[in-house]
Amino acid sequence: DERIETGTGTGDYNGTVTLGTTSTGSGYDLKDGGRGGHRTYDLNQGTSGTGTLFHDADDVWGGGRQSAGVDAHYGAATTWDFYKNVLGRSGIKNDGVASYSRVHYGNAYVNAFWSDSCFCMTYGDGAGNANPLTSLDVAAHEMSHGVTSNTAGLRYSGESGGLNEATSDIFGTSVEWYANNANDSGDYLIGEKIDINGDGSPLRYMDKPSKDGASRDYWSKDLGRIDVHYSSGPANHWYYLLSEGSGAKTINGVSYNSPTYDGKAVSGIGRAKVEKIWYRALTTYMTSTTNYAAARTATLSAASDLYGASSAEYQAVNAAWVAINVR
Ligand code: ASN
Ligand code: ZN
Ligand code: CA
Repeated sequence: DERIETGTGTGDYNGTVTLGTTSTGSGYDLKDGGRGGHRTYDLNQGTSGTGTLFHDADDVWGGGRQSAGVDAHYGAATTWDFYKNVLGRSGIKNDGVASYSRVHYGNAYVNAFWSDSCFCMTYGDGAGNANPLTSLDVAAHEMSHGVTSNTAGLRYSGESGGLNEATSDIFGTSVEWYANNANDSGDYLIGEKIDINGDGSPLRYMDKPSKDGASRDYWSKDLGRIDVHYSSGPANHWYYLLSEGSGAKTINGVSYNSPTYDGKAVSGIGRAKVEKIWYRALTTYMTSTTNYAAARTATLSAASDLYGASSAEYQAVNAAWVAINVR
């Protein structure tokens, strides 16, 4: 006899949060009573299967092996809520069905990933200076790979691969803002909590992607030949520019300075509209082979649907593409 419960948990990143759990008669499982019944498992350093479903005596979670589970479960729940409440999507396939999360993958594994074959998210513990890979923006990034896979299906190489990666950074960031969590306030950085570089710097920067030393700020004809985590740069930059505008700005204590290809200033229309435009483009107009030029027309079509072909939003979308050298 299972009952839907609401527990509390304290992981590594988000302070004390509420967690969807299920009472089993003897304790509680880390299985959400809503959100398609999302479950979170401890792989216990294994690399296959599901390991064991997290279980707890009093529904107060965290500490030891549970901390990564708390953050992964919270990340999946928050991402589910963002897609449902902001974009009207019910789960990765829009069918109300949950994926699941696995934490403590392998030994000192410094990555996280979405898998189409298990329809699940997996997180490593990190190594050396890197913390567990379970921060909110990373969790939302990985879960969004599931959404991309089940919508546009952007092929994970060439320019479409960069757009696939950017889609995960765009919604990873959108979810972080949506969560409004005091311990992980919204920013335009990716992975700023996991300290993957060991010097406090984030994995990626959306205002000026080249700050990571490898990502591109602008489209160029060789973009499709570099790693997808670097060819995502121009699209991440487009999202920042269209949300916040070019130039210098400090938001939630983080300083940004976003350049444009031709040095001409562009103004932002706010993240809320940009999320809706990218989502409609992804789910209505993009396909497995969409490149940067086609992403431009996809977002213009989406902006036209949402705000009209003669709207200020439509013009701003176009200006942001020009600002990353797509016209
Ligand atoms: N964390 C990486 C990503 O989501 C894993 C990978 O490269 N497949 O892109
Ligand atoms: Zn990714
Ligand atoms: Ca972030």
